[in-house]
Amino acid sequence: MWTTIAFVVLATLTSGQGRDWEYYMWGAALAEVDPAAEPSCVFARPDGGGLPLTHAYAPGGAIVDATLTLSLVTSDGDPLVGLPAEDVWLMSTGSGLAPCGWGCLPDGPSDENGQMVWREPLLAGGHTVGESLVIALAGTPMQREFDITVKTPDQDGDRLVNLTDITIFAQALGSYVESCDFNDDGTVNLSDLARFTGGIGRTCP
Ligand SMILES: [Ca+2]
Ligand SMILES: [Ca+2]
Repeated sequence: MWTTIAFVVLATLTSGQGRDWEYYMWGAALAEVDPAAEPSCVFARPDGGGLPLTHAYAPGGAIVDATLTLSLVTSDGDPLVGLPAEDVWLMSTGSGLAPCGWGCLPDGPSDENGQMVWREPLLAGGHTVGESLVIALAGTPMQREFDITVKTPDQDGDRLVNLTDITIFAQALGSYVESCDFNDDGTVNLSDLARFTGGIGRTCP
């Protein structure tokens, strides 16, 4: 568990426009994030049947790569290898994201380069319209916020896509609701409906 980690961490963050350095006191190392495209929109489902972050949407609907890469380096300058995925997770700045568990974990433990990535579809319900995403190290959110919006068919965030969500989505078909515009193209139409119906009955594993 993360409580076993006991060294000093500095965090470095990068963005598409340039690099922001953030020195972050955590348990252990220097952390660097490559957040990819911002702003962007990611489609997720509680069962993990959403889209990978490589298939995110920019405003207007163009496909962009929103893969997040976190690089961890120890205070000695060596890659922090083998940090369990469970020690680091993605969360929202508000209460809109309903992850399966306490947050959306990276795809695996830190590799030989000390890197962890979020590329696979997120396991989550809810939506983060109006919120941002942050990476939490051992439960403590880093300062850098990502302008990435997560949208899921589980509109009410109870981690199950059922009749309640169908009612919300049906209303969105007639009048635009941003949380139901899964491909961020500015309309809620058949393409969003297909994403929605594919999620009916789905819940966390
Ligand atoms: Ca629901
Ligand atoms: Ca749409």
